[in-house]
Amino acid sequence: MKYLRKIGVFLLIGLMIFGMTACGSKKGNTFTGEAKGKNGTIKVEVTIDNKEIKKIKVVENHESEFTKDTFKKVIDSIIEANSADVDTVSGATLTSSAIIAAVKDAVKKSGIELTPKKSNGQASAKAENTSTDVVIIGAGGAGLTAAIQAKEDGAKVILIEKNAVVGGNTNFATGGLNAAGTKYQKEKGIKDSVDLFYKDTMKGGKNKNNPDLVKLLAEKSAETVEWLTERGADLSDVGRMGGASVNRTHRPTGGAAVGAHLVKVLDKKAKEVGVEIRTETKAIELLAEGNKVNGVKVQDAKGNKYEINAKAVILATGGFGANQDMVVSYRSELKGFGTTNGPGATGDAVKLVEKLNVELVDMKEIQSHPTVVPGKSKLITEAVRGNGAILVNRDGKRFIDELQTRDVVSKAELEQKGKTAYLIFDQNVRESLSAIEKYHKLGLLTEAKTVKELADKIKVNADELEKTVKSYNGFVQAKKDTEFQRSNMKTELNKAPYYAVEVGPAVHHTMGGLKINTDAKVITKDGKVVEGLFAAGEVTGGVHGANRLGGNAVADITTFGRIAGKNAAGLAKK
Ligand code: MEZ
Repeated sequence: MKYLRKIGVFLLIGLMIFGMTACGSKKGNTFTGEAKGKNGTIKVEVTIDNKEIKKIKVVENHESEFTKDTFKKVIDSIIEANSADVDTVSGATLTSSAIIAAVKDAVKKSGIELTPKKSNGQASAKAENTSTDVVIIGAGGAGLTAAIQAKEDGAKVILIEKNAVVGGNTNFATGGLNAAGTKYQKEKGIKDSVDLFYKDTMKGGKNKNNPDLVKLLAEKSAETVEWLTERGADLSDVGRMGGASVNRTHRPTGGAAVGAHLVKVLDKKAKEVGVEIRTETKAIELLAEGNKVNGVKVQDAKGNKYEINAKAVILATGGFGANQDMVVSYRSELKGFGTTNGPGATGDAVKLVEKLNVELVDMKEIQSHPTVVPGKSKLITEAVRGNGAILVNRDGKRFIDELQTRDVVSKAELEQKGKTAYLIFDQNVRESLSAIEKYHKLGLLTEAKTVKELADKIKVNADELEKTVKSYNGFVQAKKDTEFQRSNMKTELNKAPYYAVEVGPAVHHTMGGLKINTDAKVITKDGKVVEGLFAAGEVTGGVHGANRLGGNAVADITTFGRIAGKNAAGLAKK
């Protein structure tokens, strides 16, 4: 009897193993498929019943948090069409192509032939002329902030976004938000002031900045941190970026990336307060009578064009860092440079305001970020240097104060052999900044038990690198860098393992853009206000002058986003 039961168990296990092997990636009527996404494998389980896709479950993915909506959109449209021959999602092409490919893989493995459903061919229900108080173009950090502020101030708001997902470039912001005189600085004993923030920003921008805009940014920055915190943001950790005299870069607990966090918080809040968000809706023309803007003509994903008439329009379309042609037209030496920007940063506003005689300022001022992984366009946040990392060249030697402004560090890198450098840090730095975990997961870091082993792995002179780390640790102990006068050295690099990542400059921020005044109103070439038109964020010029300081973009978009939202709502109420 005992024997029989044992044989039965073996038979059952055998059958299960046979079943698993024979079916490969099949579980009942569910089939597994995979494809390579932006950050690694995307694996899906597709349930097919009666030749119809019933369910698609994503069982593995390494994509950024902000692509969550992309997954839903693609899966919904595949199920609706009963076919994986659907369009990719604008603004998330790589991720959506990979989801589509993974579903195709699963369907192929199933051997089932699906019968695609016919589209009902109807135009979107919203593709008709409409009107509102305030229409905002661009749902990145500036647009979302402006929309919430305008709605909270009593305006009816439509926020349009050309991509399928909101967040724009803010999704990629990592380092943090600069603000002076916040409660978080006070709690940590950091002495800062509006004046010091103003001076650092003007100096960083080579005094090319518009002083009134910078003054306002500095004055309102602590209030912006409060405003965001009240709406659910965590900005309690404070670190340092290049060009800052004190720690004033606010970011989530543990040093997590600021941008994805803020987009999540702002998107949720915008929906909660009743902002109407229309994604895959591109502005194609500003509607105006003479010098007065009164709406926008848009085009939806299906190609339908319609008008949104409004009492005020806010441009929050971002910069042009992802538009190589435009970048090169202003700065030919940047031809071939990579970019840290999302694909949506194409400078659309410049065309939109063409007929309004708007003044463009500082268009040639284009910033390269010095720590971007060559060929991969992956930004390694400046906060890694702020938390203690050093930069070395191929001889294993430091060559610059790592916390100099971005223009200075980028230029110094280009003067080194191979025109790149290595960011070197230890386990202390890794543990101090949770943003580093993402780089580790993406396989960007070279890791070693000793400095010598690290040098061998990255093929830099080991004796020199050991000497460099030893002398840098001496500077940390002495609180004085006699070689490059680095003023902020957070930690000795002495806790294994040690890490390295090759970095070089890539286009990061376009400082130039539409001229605005301190009310975020757009200004013409002859110094007049364009009635009904506001702008906020990277679409504008003047706040950052010739060079933006790290942490000042997120401060800019949220502070001027609030100002634009408030003033647009005020105008709409008149
Ligand atoms: O403001 C920025 O651009 C920033 C802080 C970028 C970064 O290095 O994380």
